[in-house]
Amino acid sequence: MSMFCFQCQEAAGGKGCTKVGVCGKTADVANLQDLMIYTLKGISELGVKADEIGFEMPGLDRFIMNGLFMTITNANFDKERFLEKIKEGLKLRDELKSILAEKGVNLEGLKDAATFSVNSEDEIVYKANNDKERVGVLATKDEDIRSLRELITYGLKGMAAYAEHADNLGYSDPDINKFMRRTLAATMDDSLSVDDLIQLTLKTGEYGVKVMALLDEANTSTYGDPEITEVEIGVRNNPAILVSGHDLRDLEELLEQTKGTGVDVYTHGEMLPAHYYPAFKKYDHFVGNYGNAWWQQREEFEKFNGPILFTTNCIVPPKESYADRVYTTGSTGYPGFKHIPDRVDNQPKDFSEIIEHAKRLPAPTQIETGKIIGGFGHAQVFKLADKVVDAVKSGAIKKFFVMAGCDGRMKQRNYYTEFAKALPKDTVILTAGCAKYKYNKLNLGDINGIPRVLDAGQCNNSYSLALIALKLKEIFELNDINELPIDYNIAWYEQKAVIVLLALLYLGVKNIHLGPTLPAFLSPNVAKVLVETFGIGTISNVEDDIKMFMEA
Ligand code: SF4
Ligand code: SF3
Repeated sequence: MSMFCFQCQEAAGGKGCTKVGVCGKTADVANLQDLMIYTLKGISELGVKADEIGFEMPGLDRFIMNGLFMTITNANFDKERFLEKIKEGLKLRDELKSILAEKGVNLEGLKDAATFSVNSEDEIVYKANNDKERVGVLATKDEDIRSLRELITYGLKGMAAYAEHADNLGYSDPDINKFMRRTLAATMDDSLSVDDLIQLTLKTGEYGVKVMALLDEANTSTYGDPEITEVEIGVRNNPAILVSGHDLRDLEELLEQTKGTGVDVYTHGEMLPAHYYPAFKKYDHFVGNYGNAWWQQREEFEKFNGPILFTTNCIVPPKESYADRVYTTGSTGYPGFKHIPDRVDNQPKDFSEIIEHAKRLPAPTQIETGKIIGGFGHAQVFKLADKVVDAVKSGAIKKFFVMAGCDGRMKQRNYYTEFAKALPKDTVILTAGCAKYKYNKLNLGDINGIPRVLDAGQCNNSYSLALIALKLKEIFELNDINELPIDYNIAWYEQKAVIVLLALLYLGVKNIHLGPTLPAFLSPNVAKVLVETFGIGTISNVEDDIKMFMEA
């Protein structure tokens, strides 16, 4: 086995990737990612000790966030970036260690992750590839403990991604950051039982709610509350840049720097919801959305003709035809892509190279025409509350289906398109995340003016969907969120969906259906706990599932 990874829904054979990732991640990068996480655990063990004496290490929170984020599926494939990052991490770790020692903190009994030493890049690579017994996922022998440790770690990765986007806008919460390191350190604690780890999993969900609330505050305070918006999906005749991923500050800076240059900007994938924010509507060169969910990028990027900027996951190994016009920034990377460096002293990033590049290239080729509608965040839906409540009371809306989450390339995901088509006409889909691309262009109509697909935004805006559910519970004076006519049929792919799921469980949502398959990292016993405690289920076929949901 040259690597082992089972963190996403596409894990090979539903078990794990062992030679190369289905995502395209090579074994050496997978092993370096494991060592990255291991290093973060070591840093976290020391970070917890620092917290005990009230010492704050500058850069520690940001380093942990960014390190976790880089290991999310499809975010970073660049071996060199991981080598750099691990070196940086070990330096930070050892500096923290000497500070704590100077302050008289007892450092006896630290784990290997906090003490191992390597003296060169070769030694880092060697440790990553040859010390899997200590460093890798399979280092934990008990499969239930391993399952829970990984479930928690993946939740933390999602949390870190959201925390980093909020931090980019100047919003951070020390309580969340401390939780992240405390919990990472706890994944090395052999005294924790299966029950302890289940509790910690739920606690992770609690912090998942906090981090999504934090990011929502960051985004809406900076860019305004999302409003109902029609987004153009055709193209104009100017050279253009396509922006993918979730980071709104990157987009804002790019829009500012492209003003008056004759270069248009389009969104791709999870950046689509940027159009819903009032602050971005003032840019008349911010044209629309191009293409679909991440997994279709190889065809769509080829046709876009201009440069593409990744601000976060999901990157697919490129075709040669466009590889020289892809740029990454933030936590993302791919060997051969140009990387736009981080902000220094909070000054805007320098996007001049990608803008100049765009000017030399032709306008995008049109692949579709029309408009899609979205912007149904909680503030907007609360404004429509009367209308929605009336529609429920009159029976015009019989049920809501939360179909948030991720899209992916597996054929069986066509289920979600078919499911959306087959839903009775008196039902409404509440969506967020890139899962929406399975049904957001179907023209499913409306109910008394309320569209049948309400898109709240990015995967993190699943928080909005939870707030909408809580509001309806209040309006209908119910005791339990599960008494609402809302069903949950969620599609997952990567680790942000894990934190969204844990957040929903924490909020008390029961009977969530998760598909297209359950995570490979759930051991049979852990899966059983999730089924028995939370009624988690998976999907079967459209007809039976709709019958089951409508009768429930
Ligand atoms: Fe496999 Fe998914 Fe891990 Fe990639 S992220 S190596 S596809 S399990
Ligand atoms: Fe999609 Fe990658 Fe998860 Fe943010 S962009 S939902 S898969």
